[in-house]
Amino acid sequence: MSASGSGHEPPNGMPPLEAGGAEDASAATASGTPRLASQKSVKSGPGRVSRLGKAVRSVAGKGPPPGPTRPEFWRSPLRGPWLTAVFGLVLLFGITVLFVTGLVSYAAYNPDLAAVNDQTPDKGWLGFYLFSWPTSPYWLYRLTQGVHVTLGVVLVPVLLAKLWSVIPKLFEWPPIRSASHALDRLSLLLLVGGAGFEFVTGILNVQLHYIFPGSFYTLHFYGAWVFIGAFVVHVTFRLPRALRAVRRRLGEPAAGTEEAAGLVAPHPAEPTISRRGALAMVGLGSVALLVVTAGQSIGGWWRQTALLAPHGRDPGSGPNGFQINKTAASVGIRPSDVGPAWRLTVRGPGGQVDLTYRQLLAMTQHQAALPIACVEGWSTTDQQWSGVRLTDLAALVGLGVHTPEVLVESVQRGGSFRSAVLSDRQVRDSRSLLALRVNGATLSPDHGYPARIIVPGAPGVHNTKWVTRLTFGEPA
Ligand SMILES: Nc1nc2c(c(=O)[nH]1)N[C@H]1C(S)=C(S)[C@@H](COP(=O)(O)O)O[C@H]1N2
Ligand SMILES: [Mo]
Repeated sequence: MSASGSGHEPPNGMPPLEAGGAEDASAATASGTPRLASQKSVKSGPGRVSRLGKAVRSVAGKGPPPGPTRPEFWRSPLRGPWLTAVFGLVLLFGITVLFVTGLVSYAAYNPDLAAVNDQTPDKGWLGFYLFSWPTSPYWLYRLTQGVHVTLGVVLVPVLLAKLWSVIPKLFEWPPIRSASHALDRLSLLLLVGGAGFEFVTGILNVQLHYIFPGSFYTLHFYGAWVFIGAFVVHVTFRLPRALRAVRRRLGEPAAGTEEAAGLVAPHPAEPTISRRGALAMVGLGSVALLVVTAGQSIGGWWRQTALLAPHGRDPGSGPNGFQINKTAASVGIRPSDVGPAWRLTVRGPGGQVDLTYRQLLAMTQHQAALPIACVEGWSTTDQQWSGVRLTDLAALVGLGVHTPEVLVESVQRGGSFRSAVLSDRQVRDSRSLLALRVNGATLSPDHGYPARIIVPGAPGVHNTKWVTRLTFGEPA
């Protein structure tokens, strides 16, 4: 504080005594020395300047208005750089994993392969990292997307706790001190707004099954890039301070000091819980969310534990008794679309073949044990699929060893999931089937009867149901 050592020094964090300031000011003018000298003495005594300045400001009424802009308003003894840093470091790790698994999920759609695979065709250079999605390990997307969605849910208490821990800074006074301070606050707006937006759109999508018709991907994708930009700036500027704070452990700096970063309450209330207790509470909240969420990604018996997963639709029991994304009725599949008149049309450079359901069953049937893994984070355990290899179907239209990519189309008339393009490497995998049966039974109408695609490692959305046409080697 002041270097004057006058003995009038107010306690830490208290406003300076106005009487003292006034006294000093009158002393300076009453000393009889010319104005020049008085200016000089003001300049040379930094303590005087700040006390004078504060006095003038408070007399002029320019101090923080009563309420949350005053540091004394915030009473929690828990707030401080240590707690904020701990939450921040957990989020640094968690959000990095969320970002990477999110980028990976986009790559899994093979968006550069075809327009029908891409929900954000105007992404430009944001797709710089895209790669051809592999088919092994066959549970790849089940893992990456399960982690993405489960972690996103589990981090909610940590995010809320982190925001709570820094809330006094939202009311900082004056709201803007300088150009760089304004920039800093703008980046925080993008950071907090971006985090809120990503978490809310993600959770709504998981819980409510595409309430955004198709545009969820666009919102979540561009939102992620805006958010991550602000996140990188924030981490760059705050990480050193956060690391210092955790190294200092529980001994918090005094309120008002540089290291307190405006987080420590100058007049803390009596603690009702320790900092470690608060951490444990947030941790328990996350663990509770993990317990009621993770089961949907594991699938099978564990699904019953996923209380937070969208329920409502009971897939029933038996060979077809596993999770359904969209029922035949919900996407307008009519019985006549998939009745005796149904045909599979296979097209390629060598011509076209139309096959009945019986003819398909008469071809060599192959088995593959593969899960369905949806972008929403839920997965099934491995199901026993059987049907015709995609390479065998390509061979019918004159395509040999170098089978190209294929456009898959459903009898479904509308909706963004009615068609998809599978890459050549997906087509060539011997586990990639046009499945006719699952777990020893005919496909149920809701699982895609008469025929559906199943590909190892791919997102559920590429396992097109109610397939009626395969076009090999023609980019869509
Ligand atoms: N024609 C068509 N195929 C589709 C869909 C769709 O809406 N229409 N949904 C896809 C999605 S998003 C998933 S996760 C899987 C789910 O398959 P299931 O319902 O058999 O579990 O089917 C995929 N195939
Ligand atoms: Mo899905």
